[in-house]
Amino acid sequence: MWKPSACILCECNCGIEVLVGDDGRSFDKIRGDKLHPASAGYTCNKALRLGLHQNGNTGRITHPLRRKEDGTFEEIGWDTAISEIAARLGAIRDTCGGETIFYYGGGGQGNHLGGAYSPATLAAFGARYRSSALAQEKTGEFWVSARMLGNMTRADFEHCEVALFVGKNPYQSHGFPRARSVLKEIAKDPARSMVVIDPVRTETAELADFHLQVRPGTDVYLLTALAAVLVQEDLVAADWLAEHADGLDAVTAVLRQVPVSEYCVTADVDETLVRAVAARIAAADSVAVFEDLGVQMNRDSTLVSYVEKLVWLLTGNFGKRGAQYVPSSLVPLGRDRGYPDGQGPRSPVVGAKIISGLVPCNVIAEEILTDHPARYRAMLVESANPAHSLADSATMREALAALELVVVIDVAMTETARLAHYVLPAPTQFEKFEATFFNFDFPRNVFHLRHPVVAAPEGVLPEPEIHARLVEASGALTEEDYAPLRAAAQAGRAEFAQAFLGVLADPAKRRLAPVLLYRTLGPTLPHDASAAAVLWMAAHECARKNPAGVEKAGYGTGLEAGERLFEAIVNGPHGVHITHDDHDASWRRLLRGRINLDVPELLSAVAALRDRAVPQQDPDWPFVLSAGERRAFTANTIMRDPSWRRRDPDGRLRMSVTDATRLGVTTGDRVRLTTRRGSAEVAVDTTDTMRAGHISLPNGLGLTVRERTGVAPNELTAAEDRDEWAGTPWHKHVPARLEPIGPEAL
Ligand SMILES: Nc1nc2c(c(=O)[nH]1)N[C@H]1C(S)=C(S)[C@@H](COP(=O)(O)OP(=O)(O)OC[C@H]3O[C@@H](n4cnc5c(=O)[nH]c(N)nc54)[C@H](O)[C@@H]3O)O[C@H]1N2
Ligand SMILES: Nc1nc2c(c(=O)[nH]1)N[C@H]1C(S)=C(S)[C@@H](COP(=O)(O)OP(=O)(O)OC[C@H]3O[C@@H](n4cnc5c(=O)[nH]c(N)nc54)[C@H](O)[C@@H]3O)O[C@H]1N2
Ligand code: SF4
Ligand SMILES: [Mo]
Repeated sequence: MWKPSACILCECNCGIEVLVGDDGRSFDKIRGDKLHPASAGYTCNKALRLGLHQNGNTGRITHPLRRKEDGTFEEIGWDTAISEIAARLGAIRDTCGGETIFYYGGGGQGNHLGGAYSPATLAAFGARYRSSALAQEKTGEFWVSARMLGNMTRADFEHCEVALFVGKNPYQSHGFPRARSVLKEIAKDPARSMVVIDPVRTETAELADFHLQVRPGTDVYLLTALAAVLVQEDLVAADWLAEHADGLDAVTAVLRQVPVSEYCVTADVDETLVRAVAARIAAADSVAVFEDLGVQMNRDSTLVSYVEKLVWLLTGNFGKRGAQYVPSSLVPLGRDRGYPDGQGPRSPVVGAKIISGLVPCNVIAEEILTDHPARYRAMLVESANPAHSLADSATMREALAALELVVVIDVAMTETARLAHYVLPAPTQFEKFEATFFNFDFPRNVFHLRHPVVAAPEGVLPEPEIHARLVEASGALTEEDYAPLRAAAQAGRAEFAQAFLGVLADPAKRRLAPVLLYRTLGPTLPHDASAAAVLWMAAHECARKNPAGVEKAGYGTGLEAGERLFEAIVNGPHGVHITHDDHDASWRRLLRGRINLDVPELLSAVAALRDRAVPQQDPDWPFVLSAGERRAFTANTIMRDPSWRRRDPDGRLRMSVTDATRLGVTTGDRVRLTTRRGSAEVAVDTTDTMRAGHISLPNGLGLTVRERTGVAPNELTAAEDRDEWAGTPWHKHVPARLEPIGPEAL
């Protein structure tokens, strides 16, 4: 039988249909789901072999595990696991304070429902600090967006006249629905243009009209030059800015002084090309822009985010078709309060800026490996693999070993799980109700609550159940809390809503709300969808905050609208539209309905670029390594079965033909790759798509299932290589050197 679900390998979560075999387990066929409201039948090559995530050689775990003295694991029952973990967390809270219990993760590319229950567990044990992968990619941009707009933005590539990709390769990494089709449509339409800023001639750059093949790590110069040309050649949308934006004079004053030619030389991009791009952007009716890891995990990343936003704001590309917008959301992600630098929350040991509630990934080990009294003592890791995905794996392993308690909730025996005291096994995303919160479509936004397509093995528990049991074992919630809500839920939704509002009035109970909902409303939901209970509150919130959008999507008005929206989500296994906005909605979601161009600390940093020494290559480290590129067969560490990869099974190091010739190596030869932090042997792939001096390793390799496949990028990265504002890493800019390995060394 064909069953609807979604691909879980990137943030797009394309709708798929799975033909489950007669054994009730095997994925006989997978196809795109035409009924999915965002992907409409589209998938890329990666989805079609998802059966290997479900049934492959992945190191699946199906029993709670406890580490023994000798480092091996023993299977234990759930009751033992939950009571021991709760007792140990409770003891840490009582002796050192709950704020020394750290939470990491909460969802990968497609599974955020479980993480939505984690705030209850954190509250039950008094935990305060948390982080996730977003704090090594997006937090700089979140902070800049908060300062300039008061909200995050996305862009409408489907309808834009000009698409600009900055350190982003959507042909491989996607990031918006039906990416490959949309890119090809833009490429073949003579009235539309694509601009790519990337040191590599990527698959996306191949389709572009303008490829600015920037010198790695110098984007801040290139983008500043681009923004400066807009000002110096009077290409800015002056009337629009007068109506909608503050701070134009300050920005103009700085950009007028920019030595455009000099910066183009620094970035090693032809000045005429930069001027042509500025003119093309200024002439377009609409420009959509996506900046991603190529700049967000690189030098000056926060500054780049600022200047990148200036480029599209100065040209009036916000709040209209084909431009940037502020999406609606069922469950908001990543919103930051936008404190000026020097204000706002800080991490307890290092004092790093906490953005969107997240401690920068790059300081976590430092916050543990110290005798500072506020150091973290325990870590709860949910659906993440920090021992592999955070900078400097060796130090991360040391940090995890120094903790009094590490608990990992995962589906597989990951690199992190192997270092835990307890490992709690969850059903895969095809064995339970699951959803992504990465829904940013506009004007019609979507939500997809996936139903299970196959049965879970005995011995695993879905994350909401794990959180509920941990909260109950802490004593924070008991039957007494549940009874009145259960009775109300039996009486009806309106009665339940009223009773629940009463509970929310108590701040101590408010943070436990997800588990309260799961235990009381949950059992009354159709299809055994108790895990969806937390979405009930989210649906009502969505309808309350965006009544027009929810009404236009067909759910009516008032309290009823939230209820109808929730019903549609629970009963719509292919996904549903949740909101239908007009462009004014983007403006309404801005802080004061206006744009702020002048972020003083960042603007002065842009002005100061002139006086700063131009970055030079250290002769001891003649290469720049991009550690962790997205390729045809990479998917973070979600796909653990190495046989999934149809091409490039070991993840080769890409390098230019020029460099290869100089080193005397050719495709297939092995080299020793060394950075300040580590060293690895790897086979090379020579290509004419890369600049000399730039080399790249794929993301997500170096996993050990039975044996290790490929190079783990973070054995080579250093935690101190991070952005001065947001603490985000420089994974794409690791100084490196290479030595050929003669055949005798093999
Ligand atoms: N196939 C696949 N798709 C994925 C994922 C995956 O693992 N595999 N992961 C998902 C996730 S979690 C994310 S966050 C996204 C990330 O998606 P992307 O950001 O698109 O992915 P990357 O390949 O890491 O980096 C993008 C580009 O940055 C370029 N780059 C390197 N150095 C520089 C530089 O100095 N300047 C500029 N301008 N560019 C530079 C690289 O050449 C590369 O083409 O992908 C998502 N999609
Ligand atoms: N050097 C370098 N490092 C990087 C990057 C890079 O480009 N270069 N990219 C960074 C980026 S952008 C990201 S997003 C991170 C990603 O790194 P992480 O945030 O650590 O996440 P994933 O690798 O996506 O791993 C997700 C985990 O969830 C588990 N899982 C899958 N399904 C379920 C489920 O249903 N329940 C539970 N509990 N677990 C499940 C998987 O087994 C896996 O262990 O890596 C970052 N690290
Ligand atoms: S990897 Fe991403 S784009 Fe490809 S099918 Fe899966 S969700 Fe869609
Ligand atoms: Mo990511």
